[in-house]
Amino acid sequence: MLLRIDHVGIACRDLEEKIAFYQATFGVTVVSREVNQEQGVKEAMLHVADGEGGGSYIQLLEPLGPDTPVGRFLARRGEGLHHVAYGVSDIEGALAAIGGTGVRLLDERPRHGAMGSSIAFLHPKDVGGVLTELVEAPPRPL
Ligand code: MC0
Repeated sequence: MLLRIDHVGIACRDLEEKIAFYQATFGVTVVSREVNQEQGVKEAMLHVADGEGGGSYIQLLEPLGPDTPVGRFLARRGEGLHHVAYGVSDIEGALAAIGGTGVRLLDERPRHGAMGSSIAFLHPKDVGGVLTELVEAPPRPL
C-alpha cells in the first residue's frame, strides 16, 4: 500500500530561517512554497530524492496563527518533527482499508496538499503517537 516516504513535516516558528538552515546544512533546495489556509500553514518543500512512485521531501511548516494544528503543536511541544507522510497510489482505497482496521481518520475524504497532491491524516493516538499523513501525488504529465 505504501510507495515511499513522501515527506517529513517539521514544525518551525520562522520558515525563512529554517529554510536557510536546511539549505546550508544539507544542500537541499526549495521546490515549492505555499500558503494552505485550510490547514493553517505556510510551508516549503525541500527536495531530497526521486523514486518510482514520486519524490521525497522535507516539509517545513510555519503556523498562520496560534489556533491552528501547527500553532498548538508549537505551544505544547516546541519546534520539531510534526508528522510523517507516506506516498500511496490510491488514497481513497488506502483510507477505506486503514479505516477498516479501526485507526481513526482525521480526514474521511482527501484534502488539498502541497504541490497539487491529495492528502489525508490519521490520528496520532492510533498510530503509536505519530501524526501520519497519506499523500497521493498528482498524475505526471505525459
Ligand atoms: C497533537 N498530538 C500529536 C500531534 N499533535 N501527537 C503526535 N504528533 C502531533 N503532531 C497529540 C497531543 O499531544 C494530544 O495528546 C492529542 O494528540 C490531541 O491533541 P490536541 O491538543 O487536541 O491538539 P489538536 O487540537 O491540534 O489536535 C491534534 C490533531 C490535529 C492531530 C487531531 O492537529 C489534526 O487534525 N492534525 C491534522 C492536520 C494538520 O496537522 N495540519 C497541519 C499540517 P495528549 O496525550 O496530550 O492527549 S498541513 C500539511 O502538512 C499539508 C500542507 C501537506 O502535507 O501538504
